[in-house]
Amino acid sequence: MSLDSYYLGFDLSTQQLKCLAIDQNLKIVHSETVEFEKELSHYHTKKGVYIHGDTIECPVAMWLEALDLVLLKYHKAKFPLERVMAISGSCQQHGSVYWSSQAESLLEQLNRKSEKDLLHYVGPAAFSRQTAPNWQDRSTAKQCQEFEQCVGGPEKMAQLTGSRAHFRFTGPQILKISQLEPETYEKTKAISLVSNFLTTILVGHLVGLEEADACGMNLYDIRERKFSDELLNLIDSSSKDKTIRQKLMGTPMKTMIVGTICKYFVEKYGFNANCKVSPMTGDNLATICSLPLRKNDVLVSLGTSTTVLLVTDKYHPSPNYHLFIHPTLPGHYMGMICYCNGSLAREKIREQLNSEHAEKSDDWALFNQAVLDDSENNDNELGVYFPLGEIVPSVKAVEKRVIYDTKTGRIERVVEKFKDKTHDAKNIVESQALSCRVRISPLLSDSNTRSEQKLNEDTIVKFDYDESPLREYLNKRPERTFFVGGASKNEAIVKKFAQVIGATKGNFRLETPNSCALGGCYKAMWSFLYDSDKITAPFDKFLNENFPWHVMESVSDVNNEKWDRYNSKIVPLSELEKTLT
Ligand code: XUL
Repeated sequence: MSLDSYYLGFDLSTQQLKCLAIDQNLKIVHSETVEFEKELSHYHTKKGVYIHGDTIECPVAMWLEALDLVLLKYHKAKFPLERVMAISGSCQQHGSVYWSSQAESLLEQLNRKSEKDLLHYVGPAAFSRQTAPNWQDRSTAKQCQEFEQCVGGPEKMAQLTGSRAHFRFTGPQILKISQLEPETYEKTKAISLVSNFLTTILVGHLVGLEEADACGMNLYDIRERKFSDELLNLIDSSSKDKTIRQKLMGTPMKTMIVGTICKYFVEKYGFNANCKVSPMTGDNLATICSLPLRKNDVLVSLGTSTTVLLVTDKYHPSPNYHLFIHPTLPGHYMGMICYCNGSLAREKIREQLNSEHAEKSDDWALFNQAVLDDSENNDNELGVYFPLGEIVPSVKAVEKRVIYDTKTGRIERVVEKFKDKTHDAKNIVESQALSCRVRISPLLSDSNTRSEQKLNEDTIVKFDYDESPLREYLNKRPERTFFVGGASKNEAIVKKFAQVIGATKGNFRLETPNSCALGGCYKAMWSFLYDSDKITAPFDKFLNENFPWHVMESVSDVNNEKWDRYNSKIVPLSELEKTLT
């Protein structure tokens, strides 16, 4: 008989529930998925959600059915669930589940019974609202305004909670429900995020919020590590015994292990009664746990949009990005920067370039050649290419090309086009990468490198809400950059991004089809081993030592000279962005 130990990671996302298993060598050994629209079609969701105008929601019962179904698949595959030591997972962020006053007694049945399915025990009566707002919801503009007004504007909001007010964030969503559905709100005994909803079901009793995911609510005072009274009072300052604080089940959890799996899962699917449950977290937070990221490491996801995740110990919030408490590294934060314009903007330039040269529109050869062509000088050129309105910087759709003075960095003139379309290929990738570089700068530690260029280091540069001397940007480099997502397969794009961002200890690329669930597996494994005193290494050290590095491809050498060249484009980028609205 195999004596392997296993760890499970769930990924409860918008369109599916996945469950991934790894063994003690961190090797993926099994995976099962339930696709909501296809396999639970009786809920009539479209891609997992109901859409009514700006309101986007998910049926909570569907998630319960999915949980039984995914575990049934494991059972049918004869996976040895009795050897699973611990479970954790990843859930869509910001969604909220509304429990009724019967919830606790209904959940309690999961500690005694297993003949029927989950939905029989924890059915509609357990919830005061049958649907959970989804992160794609855009119906809370009014409540976001109320939130920001309450604390004194977007900057204050970001200082306090790590993000300015966003439609999808849970605080404004709860406020909307309290205003538009007061009876439902009144009947609600407890409110959880999707993450502690799933944890609750697995342990068979109501558990509080997971702290890192709680940072996606616009309610949590990150520095004080407690809910903001001001913001809680905005939602509800009324009755003493049913306050919002009680509904949110007190201060979020900071524990590694929350309990053991309840009897229902032991009897029905053969889990070990000692199987530990580590709190589920949000999907982006789980993603950073899926890679061996340490402080000053950056993950760049080059998808339709570009997303940058990084690990930092600097609490430097901005209304243009997000900071969350790190789910497994005490004293650290996860920064998340989301750009709207990524692949689509690059593809537009590629098509224009190809049409000039009568090439097939979807071929990257010309574009890539142009990106890496150092014989073509673009030293006095800069362009921003935003076919969609951009989040960072927060501006309307715009395309703008400028020529600047290379000595001062000041813009000389706006131009309709550059010397050649090939310049656009180079300039779009450079300016996208440079935008990432300047935004992550304040979150990085000093790298002890010096720019060899003669630059006026006292020149004040401004990006979004940050105004500081150029000097502050010249010494900040990440240690390692990891590239994921569709365009990470493109050598030229990755190489250019690597040069501009300038990691000092390496650039890597990998395919990450399972990152959310895998982050859950690693969190479960590390939490279990650490909590039971089998290891003493902190999460980042544990993962760096045990990570299956063979899946990682080293993509580009560290090139100091190339990095230095882009220092002279920081002032012009700041100048150019100031002209956008
Ligand atoms: C993050 C966000 C999305 C969802 C997707 O703020 O809204 O990434 O978490 O599930």
